[in-house]
Amino acid sequence: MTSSASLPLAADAKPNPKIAMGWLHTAKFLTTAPELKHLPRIEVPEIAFVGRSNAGKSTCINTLTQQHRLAFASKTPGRTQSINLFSLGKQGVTDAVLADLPGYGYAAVPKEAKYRWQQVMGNYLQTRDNLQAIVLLCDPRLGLTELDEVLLDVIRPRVEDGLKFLVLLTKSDKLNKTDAAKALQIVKLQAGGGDVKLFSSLKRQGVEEVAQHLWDWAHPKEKPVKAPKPAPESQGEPESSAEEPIPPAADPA
Ligand SMILES: Nc1nc2c(ncn2[C@@H]2O[C@H](COP(=O)(O)OP(=O)(O)OP(=O)(O)O)[C@@H](O)[C@H]2O)c(=O)[nH]1
Ligand SMILES: [Mg+2]
Repeated sequence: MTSSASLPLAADAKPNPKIAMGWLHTAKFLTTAPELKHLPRIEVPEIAFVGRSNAGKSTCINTLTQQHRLAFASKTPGRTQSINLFSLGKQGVTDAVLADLPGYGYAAVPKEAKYRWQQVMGNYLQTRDNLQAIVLLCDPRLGLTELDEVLLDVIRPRVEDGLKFLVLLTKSDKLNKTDAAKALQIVKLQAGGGDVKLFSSLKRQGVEEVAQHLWDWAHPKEKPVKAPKPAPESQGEPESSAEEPIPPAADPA
């Protein structure tokens, strides 16, 4: 495990979905963990796929990584039962990890299992240090449900702190263009201005765009450093400038 590998900088400033897709294709199964405490500490960025059972999380990971059976997908809701991690990186150097999470909201799950899973997921979303981004998958025919809203509330403080966040309206192939556009508008409103995209594994809609997002999140560009201002040439008193600290107000006493 090369989890301590430093982040390579994005070599190319322009988006290049081919690079992103090639990188995603390097995905390999890393580990599976029923609880947070069983997850290895990892220092590279982690991108988690969350959402209701059967939303298409595992299928989405398989589509993005161009591997049929990397994550277990199934018609039966509740297929994914642990947190599954997949490592990404060229030449054996892991530079990011994808996490496939079990879905929520499946009615047939016994109460205790539901409760246990809510705890595990809440913990994971709130405390996983290397969590860099969340992809929330949502069936556009259902829109964001109450449980999705609860998840949004849980992650809100982290999103405010810089956690990246994207909603994918999966299985968009099941809707005609008009209904898909309507669903997109509604969920955009529900997501409070967050990024929302239509996605279909079946029709490969949005695949390259999402791949590019994942690449960008895992390879943040270095912020350009501002060149320092040249020192004034004259030896006289410098003119007052906006950058000068404002002196404290005189004591009125
Ligand atoms: N039509 C269509 N079906 C899809 C799409 N994505 C996934 N599915 C189907 O939806 C079902 C559930 O997919 P999964 O990927 O297992 O869903 P999941 O969100 O991982 O489900 P859990 O692991 O139970 O939480 C499977 O039968 C998939 O083939 C899509 O884009 N279009
Ligand atoms: Mg799954």
